[in-house]
Amino acid sequence: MLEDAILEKEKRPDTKPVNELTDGFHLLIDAFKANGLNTIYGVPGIPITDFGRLAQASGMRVFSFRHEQHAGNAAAIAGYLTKKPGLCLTVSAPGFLNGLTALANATTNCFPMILISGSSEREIVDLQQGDYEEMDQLAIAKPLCKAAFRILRAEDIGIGVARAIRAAVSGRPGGVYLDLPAKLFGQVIDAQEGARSIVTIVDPAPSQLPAPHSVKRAIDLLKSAKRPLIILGKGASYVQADELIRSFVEKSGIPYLPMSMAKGLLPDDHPQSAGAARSLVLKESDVVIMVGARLNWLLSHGKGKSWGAPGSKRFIQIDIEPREMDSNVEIAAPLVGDIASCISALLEAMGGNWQPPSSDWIQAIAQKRETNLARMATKLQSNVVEPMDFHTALGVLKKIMKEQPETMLINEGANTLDFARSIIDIYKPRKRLDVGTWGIMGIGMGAAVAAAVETGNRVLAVEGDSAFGFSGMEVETICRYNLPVCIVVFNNNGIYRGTDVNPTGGPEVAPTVFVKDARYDIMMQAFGGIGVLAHTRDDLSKAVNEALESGKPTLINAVIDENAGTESGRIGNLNPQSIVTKT
Ligand code: ADP
Ligand code: TZD
Ligand code: MG
Repeated sequence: MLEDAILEKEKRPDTKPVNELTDGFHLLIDAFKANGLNTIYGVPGIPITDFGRLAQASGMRVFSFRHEQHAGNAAAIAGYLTKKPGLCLTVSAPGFLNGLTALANATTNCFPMILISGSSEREIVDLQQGDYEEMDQLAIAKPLCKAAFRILRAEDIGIGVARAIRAAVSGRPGGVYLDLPAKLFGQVIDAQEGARSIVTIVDPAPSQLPAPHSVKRAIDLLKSAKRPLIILGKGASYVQADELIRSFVEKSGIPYLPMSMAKGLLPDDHPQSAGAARSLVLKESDVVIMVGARLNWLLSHGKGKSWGAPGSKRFIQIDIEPREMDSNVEIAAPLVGDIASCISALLEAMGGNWQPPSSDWIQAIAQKRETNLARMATKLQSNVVEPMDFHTALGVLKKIMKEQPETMLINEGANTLDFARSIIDIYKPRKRLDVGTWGIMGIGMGAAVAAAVETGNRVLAVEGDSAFGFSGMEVETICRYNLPVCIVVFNNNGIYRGTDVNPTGGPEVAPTVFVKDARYDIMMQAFGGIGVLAHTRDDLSKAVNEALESGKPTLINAVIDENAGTESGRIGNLNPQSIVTKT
């Protein structure tokens, strides 16, 4: 198109000298690159096929997926790992909708990403005249993301992209939708004017300092505590202020509890970790300081039996989003600002003679931790050989993660998730990626691709057999790009367990049951990857070690006792059950 325009001008020698021209395609690429966004995850098609090609030709990394949801999940995880919005590129209507789940999930989890979808012509969409893949995408995206923008003119691409990036990463990070009608890509403008229109964002996520009186209030409350507790959430791991957070925890001497994706922010074997004494610290603590974690369902909304006697708790909460305060319970000392600034301010206010918590509190926790760890160790050493149960298989992976702590761990499933979260220790920040705030299935392969691409590290994806199925076709993507991903499918023949039966005796199996003894490993072989069937601890250990050593795409089908799991893993209490049909 650009070439055509130039030829057209050259055919008219009597007009003034030809200026260099540019078009929407190139301006978009220039705008992303000017802001350090060099990777796109997506699925090609009308009207964005050429955009992907030109982006690749310009030196951007372009990863094509088999389904937009997984490209979107990859973009979201890229955002979480890099603090720059991950880009997901889709076609209009159905491609856009496929990507939307990932956009909504990213927003829910506070991960910065931009879903960029081509769209059909506004004139036709707005009159509902039935264009190819017609849909009012902007209107549909709006309630599911932080911000949604449409760019109609090539000269607005620079500013449009800048707005999208800033919206995604500033304040509470989240998903942004960018609507690009087909006509925009081919619009031609003067190249110099185009270059001037590109915006390189200054300070995309500015520091937000907490008010000094808020800091004083928080410190006074912390000083009054007898049994203080720190809760670290994935907001704290996202910010990459690892040393600062570690100094705060260590200087304060306060025990801490990591939420699942904050595991490893401090190593799980840190002496102040209360991970193995979770119930005790939630119940008994009197002042809790939340750092980038929300009091949502994952923390029983900050109330109820698990939090001890009513009124026994006062909260300090560090969050960049003011409206997070008092979302579930009263926050006695809100500390609104970015985590790095808030933690720095607290460290300074603590001064030189900070008193750590009483030894009674520390010892009570240590005792509980030792008892629980010893109980776990016994289970991990069980003599179960075949079929493996969750503990047997996870004991193997626990050891490997300890030996190779740079490995990126992906985790989804129900029992496979819950057991892995408590059994596998994480030693480095941002090494554990999981189902997040929604407990969503399907993040696995998208997260695995992004983890490999963004970090260059080995990836170990620990997947329930149901969980794996949501994104399983992306094993082709993993093989195609030859990514160092080792997938372990915990194959217990179904959702939670493989033993349900159809009570009518009819021909259909129970709704939670899959094909018995399915061979997920052979699926991997179909695309040139390595597929291994593992029946025992030794099979599993050997296969995972080989995969991490070679870096070759590998899927290990770990055969797990189909009786071993429990209903809904550890959140069975959220599962309404019929008293009529329950036997
Ligand atoms: P978890 O699931 O680990 O408990 P959540 O996703 O519930 O974590 O909470 C993360 C919190 O971190 C969100 O409330 C978000 O606003 C907050 N957050 C994200 N980035 C920052 C930042 N830079 N400074 C302060 N808070 C942040
Ligand atoms: N769909 C989506 C998108 N997210 C969900 N969380 C679910 C459905 C419901 N669900 C769970 O919450 S866990 C799970 C489903 C379908 C699968 C559990 O089976 P699994 O794990 O094989 O992955 P275990 O080890 O057998 O328990
Ligand atoms: Mg299963």
